[in-house]
Amino acid sequence: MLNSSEKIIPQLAAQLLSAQRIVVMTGAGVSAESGISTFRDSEDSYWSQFDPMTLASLDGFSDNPQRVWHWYQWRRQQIALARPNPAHVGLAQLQRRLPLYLITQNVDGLHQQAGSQQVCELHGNIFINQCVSVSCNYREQHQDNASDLITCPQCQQAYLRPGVVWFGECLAAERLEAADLASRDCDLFLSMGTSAAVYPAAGFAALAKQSGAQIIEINPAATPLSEHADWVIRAPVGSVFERLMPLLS
Ligand code: BV8
Repeated sequence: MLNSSEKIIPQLAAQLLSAQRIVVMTGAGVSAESGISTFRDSEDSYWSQFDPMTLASLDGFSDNPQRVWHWYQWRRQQIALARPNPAHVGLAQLQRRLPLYLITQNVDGLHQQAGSQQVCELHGNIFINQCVSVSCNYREQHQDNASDLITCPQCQQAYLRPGVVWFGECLAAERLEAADLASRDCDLFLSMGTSAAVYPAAGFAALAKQSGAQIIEINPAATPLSEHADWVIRAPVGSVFERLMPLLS
């Protein structure tokens, strides 16, 4: 039984086909149907169980690198078992056919696994390691999910850390700029699977709206963006794409 908002999925299809420049912003909810925990929306979300400042901040790593490293190793193992769901697969197919730019806050790489290209990973990627020393530029593709803390092989001075953006850290300038330009230039902005709580990522929908774009939110729950969206589809994004994609083929 479709709820009232799911009945607008045909209009979503029409909007996608008529848009000139589409931006999609995804969050942890897009990977929820792949079995990966979200951060804030349920009692088994990460931040309901763990303190973000001890696990997702440079201070937290400096205080206890072992604890942070092992938490990320545990997340890497959870993600390694996950497979792209219909939302990841559908977005990759849409990217091949429509003028669609994909921005994600997710660090799990599932968009790329599903075949998406040019993914703007605002918060980095959990399968990249980088030296925690700001004076060392060492980066590598993470190899061993079972490994203990690793000393940087280049500078031999500091530990490696996950290549993600922690709280209080600036996002990579080139990714910020790309997301900013795309958001200002689009005529359709889809926000899906995000609580719209974390900045500057949560600010791109407002940029798009100021530039005249239609805003569509796909999320089973309300967010601070909902009242500013032109349309809201209150449903899990994987099931929305299962209905949407046949309308676009
Ligand atoms: C920064 C690490 C400069 C990676 C994360 C104003 C401007 C700039 C900064 C700030 C500002 N105000 C406050 C700040 C500071 C802070 C911030 O935004 N704090 C918030 C909490 C208030 N921002 C920063 O620190 C950023 N840095 O701006 O630097 C600076 C520095 C200092 C001071 C000022 C400025 C860095 C932000 C990145 C932090 N890194 N994690 C990792 O380990 O993964 S945060 C974490 O939140 C993840 O990165 C995640 O991607 C991000 C957003 O969360 P969501 O993806 O939205 O996930 P969430 O669980 O919240 O929501 C899931 C949603 O999905 C829910 O709504 C749910 O209903 C829905 N859902 C569930 N199932 C489904 C579904 N939807 C659809 N289908 C389903 N099936």
